[in-house]
Amino acid sequence: MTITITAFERSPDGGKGLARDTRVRWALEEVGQPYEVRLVSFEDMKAPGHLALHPFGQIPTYEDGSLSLFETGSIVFHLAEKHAGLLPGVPDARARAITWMFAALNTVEPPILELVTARIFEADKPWSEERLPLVKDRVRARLDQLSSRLGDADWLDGAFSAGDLLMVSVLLRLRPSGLLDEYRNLAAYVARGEARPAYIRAFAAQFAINAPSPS
Ligand SMILES: N[C@@H](CCC(=O)N[C@@H](CS)C(=O)NCC(=O)O)C(=O)O
Repeated sequence: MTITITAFERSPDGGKGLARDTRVRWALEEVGQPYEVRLVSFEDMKAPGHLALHPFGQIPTYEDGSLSLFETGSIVFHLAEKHAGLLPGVPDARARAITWMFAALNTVEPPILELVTARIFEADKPWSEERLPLVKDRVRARLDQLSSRLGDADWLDGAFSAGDLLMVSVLLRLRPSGLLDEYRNLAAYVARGEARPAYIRAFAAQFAINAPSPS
């Protein structure tokens, strides 16, 4: 059975790997599962065929035989449960790694998304300049805490896990803002994630689709 995921026909980030199909590609590469990609336009995403797979009309989706999933946390968790390599076998360590998956998506990603929205979609609003520092400080509050917890460790809890995969993916979205570079250990943590062969393959695959064509 072939695994098929969906991705933007043309990602708004022009191949920086920030669209969420990259984290699913990364998980698939980590667990050694081949996959195919169905590219969708913004129009396709809101059409009934795609809405049947994803009720919110977004990417990525995941199909494997009769199973179809949406939400990157759920897809990465499914892959980590089904294949070795992304979650520890020892029950307590496994539960802690899953906790980091939730922390990445529920606690760290929301203020980062707020910053992305403020920088990109609200930049032309008259109140944008006044609000931006507040939004940045909310991100910093989370990064301060994450940075203290990580300390000098390579990964959040022992060996690399799906928790790290999602946390690195979430932190990567901060790079254009410059905030990540304020935290030496978090910048190094993200760089360690990006250096993993599975991430390199995932990044290259999405880049091949989204890189700006030479004019
Ligand atoms: N919580 C969802 C978010 C999915 C999401 O926001 N996808 C974006 C691309 S990264 C999208 O499809 N945006 C287009 C839209 O919402 O219309 C997940 O983690 O899968």
